[in-house]
Amino acid sequence: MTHKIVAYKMLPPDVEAYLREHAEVLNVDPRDEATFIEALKEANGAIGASIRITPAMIEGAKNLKALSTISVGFDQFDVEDLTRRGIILTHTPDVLTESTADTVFALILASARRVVELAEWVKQGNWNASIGEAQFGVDVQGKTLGIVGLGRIGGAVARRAALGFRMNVLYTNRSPNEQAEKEYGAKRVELDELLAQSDFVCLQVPLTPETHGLIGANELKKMKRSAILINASRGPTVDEAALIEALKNGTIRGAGLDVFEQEPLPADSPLLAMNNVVALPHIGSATHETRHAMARNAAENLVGALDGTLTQNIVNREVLKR
Ligand code: 8YV
Repeated sequence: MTHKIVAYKMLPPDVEAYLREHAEVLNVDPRDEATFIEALKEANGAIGASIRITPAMIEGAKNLKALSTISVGFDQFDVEDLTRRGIILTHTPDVLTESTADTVFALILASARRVVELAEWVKQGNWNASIGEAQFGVDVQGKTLGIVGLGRIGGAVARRAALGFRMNVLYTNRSPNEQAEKEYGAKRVELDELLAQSDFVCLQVPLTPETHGLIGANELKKMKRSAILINASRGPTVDEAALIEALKNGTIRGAGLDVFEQEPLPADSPLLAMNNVVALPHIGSATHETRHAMARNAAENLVGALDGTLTQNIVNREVLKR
């Protein structure tokens, strides 16, 4: 029997063609929630990203066997509920690691050297004489980078920092990362020590109940006044109101942010009025090459999950044991 798949995000033409070789594909705009829920009722699988899929939305989806998210993060799903229902959830780690680490480094450099602020300053016609201290930034090379969560992306950030910029790398993680310790000299410490020692604090954790609000007013106070916070993980890992206060009061020097509590970031967010903030529109993995690789990876994951041949990229392996 041919599989029925709902695609709730635009896919590159070759990826869509690949799916059509293996399944009947129905393209649905998930903003039309009623149509999306109806389509899921008939589907064996679904592929897409960027919207929350709640238990209520799949309540009537009795034939649904697999969901494939075109992302590494899976905080848009209730994984326990999917496992109870016997639905496999797949994601796309690995293919986006390097471009996301590049985004993190872009934020580090842009924040430290005030790249965005000063480029704007030039465009506004302010460069009328040699620049002076008012335009100076701070060094990146040789400084201490604290990585909160040293998984795949954190590891790729650590490599850039240690080998490219000769930075000292501190990290927190549930378990030691031996490769990062050996190859990049990374040192595992408690969060409090990381916050106190680091010139750049970089969040690389997934969003879970444990990491929600991980960095709040207390943690920001523990950072150096000269430190910069970098977040390209998920907005809610940081208490945004507390961050805004800390940036206003000079509790920390600045922030480089690719993610926010609410996305798109509301136009009236105080963050947008601050010179010491670099705000990006969640571009972590957003290159042509990487987004294509993610879509391809997600399509292969879905077909493999429906055929029963998939062995990797499965979030809830427990389903397979049932
Ligand atoms: C995008 C991401 O949000 O992979 C992730 O977890 O945050 C991003 O790559 C998006 O889901 C890509 O479609």
